[in-house]
Amino acid sequence: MNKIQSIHKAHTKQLVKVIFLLYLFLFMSAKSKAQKTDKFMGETVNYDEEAVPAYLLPDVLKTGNGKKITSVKNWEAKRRPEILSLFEENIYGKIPPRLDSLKFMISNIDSNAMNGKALLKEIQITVWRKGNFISIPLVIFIPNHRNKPAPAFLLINNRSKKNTDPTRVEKSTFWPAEMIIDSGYAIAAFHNADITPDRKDSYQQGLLEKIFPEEIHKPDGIKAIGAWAWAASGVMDYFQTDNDLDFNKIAIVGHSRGGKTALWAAAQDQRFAMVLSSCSGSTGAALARRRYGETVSLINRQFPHWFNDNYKKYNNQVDHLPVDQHMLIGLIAPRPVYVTNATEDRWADPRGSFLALVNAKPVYDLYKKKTMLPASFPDTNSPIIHSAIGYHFRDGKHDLNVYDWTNFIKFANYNYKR
Ligand code: GTR
Repeated sequence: MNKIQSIHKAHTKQLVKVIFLLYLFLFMSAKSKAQKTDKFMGETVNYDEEAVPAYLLPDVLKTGNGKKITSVKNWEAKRRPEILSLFEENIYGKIPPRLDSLKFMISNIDSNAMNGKALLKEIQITVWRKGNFISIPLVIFIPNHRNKPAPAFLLINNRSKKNTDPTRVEKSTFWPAEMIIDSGYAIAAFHNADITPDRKDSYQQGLLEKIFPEEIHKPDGIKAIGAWAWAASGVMDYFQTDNDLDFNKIAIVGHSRGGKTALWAAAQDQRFAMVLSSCSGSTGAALARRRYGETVSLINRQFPHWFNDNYKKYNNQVDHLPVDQHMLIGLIAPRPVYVTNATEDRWADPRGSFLALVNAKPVYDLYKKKTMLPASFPDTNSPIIHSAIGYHFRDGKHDLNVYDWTNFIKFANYNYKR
């Protein structure tokens, strides 16, 4: 090869390299552009922080007629009931009253479950009204190694029943019962489909048709999420009768649609001492006004059977909602609440969920509760535990897993001073 040829070859190599890098750059920027939006049900889904519109949140501490709330007394007497009824009327429906006809029956008991580590109780909660009834199976494991009633986690299981298998033939990281027992807590679960089907065409065929048919055509009546929350309170009625459990330390846990339900159940039933809400997203912990990931319009169109009919009016005007989700967190105050999100679950708007917590803080401040939320969105896998409002943004998918439960236990230990 002569000198000219080798210079030429070097140039060609250089050119190929430049072209390759240019391609890579164009490919990467096209890809990141594609990731900033998506299409779902004919709507553009926003994943671009810069495209989040300017929005003004309703002031959690200002009443409808403009009075600033500065005391726990006025919060509890005025603003809290006002916010609760706004959520009932515009989103979740008003939970029907408790019924005296609730009956509890032990269908199975085993004091030697989990190789002797736990006491297993399977309970049938039956509710009657006007000749109809539904039965809700509840499973509870209580640690045998204890000298007083055990605090408990109650999971609303919105996945397969295999996740909460009382026989422990099936084990699942969604409900790692052995690990919870080892940490000194009882663990319970009920299955949402036992209350009412999670289907838009048949969601009425459980609690609603059988027990509360008058809810079905009311614009502010409950639908599936309200029905599941009603059942969670029914479980609390049972817990009140079980001396093996510490009734003042029952935490409600839910993932995704279950996470939305857990927040709402605890907002309206103050007997829950704590809430742990995993990847709850739209109409859970995430602020609606950000319109990031799943929007009010998308959730109402895909799942018209979750929230009441009034909510649909806000599909294209979320700024007219008299509430946003920071106020739902405010309803949980002063009780500890922990919210999670995952890196591969932008649909649930992690930043919007964190901001709901930040904007609920003024209510916790009224109660002088210690909260330790950082000023900006926390790093991945940096849980905020030593606080009445906890949060983590973990690596991975939309799920409830051992990492989440590990932090739930730490958060409960901190807040219960265990
Ligand atoms: C999604 C839904 C979310 C969330 C999730 C789930 O499809 O859009 O709001 O609830 O389902 O429950 O797993």
